[in-house]
Amino acid sequence: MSTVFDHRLRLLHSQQQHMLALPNQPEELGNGVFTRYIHPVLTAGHIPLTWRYDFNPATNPFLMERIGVNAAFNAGAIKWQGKYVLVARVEGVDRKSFFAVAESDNGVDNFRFWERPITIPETEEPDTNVYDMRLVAHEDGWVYGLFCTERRDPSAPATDQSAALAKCGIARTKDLITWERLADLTTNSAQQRNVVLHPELVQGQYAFYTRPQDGFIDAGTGGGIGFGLSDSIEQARVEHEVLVDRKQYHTISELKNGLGPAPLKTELGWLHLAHGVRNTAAGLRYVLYLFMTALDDLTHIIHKPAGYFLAPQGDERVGDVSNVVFGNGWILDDDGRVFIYYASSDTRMHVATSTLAQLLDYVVNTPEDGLRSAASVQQVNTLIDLNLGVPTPTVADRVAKAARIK
Ligand code: M1P
Repeated sequence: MSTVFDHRLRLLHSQQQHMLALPNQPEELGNGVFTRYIHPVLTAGHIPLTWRYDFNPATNPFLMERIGVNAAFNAGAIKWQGKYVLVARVEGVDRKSFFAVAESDNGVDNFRFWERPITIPETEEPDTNVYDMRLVAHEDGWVYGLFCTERRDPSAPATDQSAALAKCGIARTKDLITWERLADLTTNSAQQRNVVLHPELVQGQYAFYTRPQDGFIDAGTGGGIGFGLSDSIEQARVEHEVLVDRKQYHTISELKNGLGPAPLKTELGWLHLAHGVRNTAAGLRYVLYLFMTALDDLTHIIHKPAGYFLAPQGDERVGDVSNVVFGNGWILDDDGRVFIYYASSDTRMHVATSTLAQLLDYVVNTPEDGLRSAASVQQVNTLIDLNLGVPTPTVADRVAKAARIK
């Protein structure tokens, strides 16, 4: 065995072992809504060395990386047999993404990939690229993975090698190892990305959150997060999409938005995590936001705090696609803790922890977007009054005052 080989072998193993065993610490203070953690939970460096190196000194004397991995991000999440499990988007240096399962005992550190990546069967129309899986433990007993399948736009001229078509791919499993591929979702929209399956049947049908879009990047007339029903999951077809959360001028979702993971059912309503996108001089900025829909009407938003819930911060701001946070996985534990898994800048995965009580307080009590600067000032003044002890008139006060005026 050559010296170079030996030396590199030792370093590769020790560095990866060190990183995998690194304890993660919560950041101090935070904003009271959630707690960030100091280290990312998954990076390209977490990818098993056996996926990347030929460890035979005869065929790889320099112990060079044979298959490079660029990033591990945009992971779906599920609590599975007592473990915190992420299905990450692993992106090779060849730009192709695939899915791989990583698990941790505590949800905040020590994530380790399973032995092999997931093999997702293809349909008769092979996927060029698959990414951003949303995992749903559905009431029908299956675990579904909905993801984006991207193929070259067949109508594009040969001179255009970037025009693509995005659709929602659907696969299901009982063990996260063997996956059955179903037909891609069809809708009346030109393209679909960020499609999520609702965990319960609605009127006996499968319910989908969609994101209709005109172009591959441009939502265009697509307008926002949609919702629709399908009789079948094997041949899923949403004929009619209702817009639940529209993109809106001068908000964090001015350009487009999309649902993150499947919503959490709470006593107050369905709690949603989504991303909003706006354009800036420095390019697109992706942030996360929360909203809640009614238990008896999944298309009706009953609470929507103004602005973002979580935005890229510090090192998170820089990566392959900078100024992006993207969240398509969260886990609600039995004790009420919520693990929010989010990716930064299309590069790595992080966790933020909170509790259902905190998230409900946030979503119910944070003022909604007044859509004007003057409304924002009014909200601040109301809070200042509260803190200065200026009594806020109750309904009874107002009635009594009205009676006195008469
Ligand atoms: O690059 C940021 C994100 O862009 C897309 O999201 P959206 O469809 O909302 O624009 C996706 O490609 C996503 O994977 C990526 O993180």
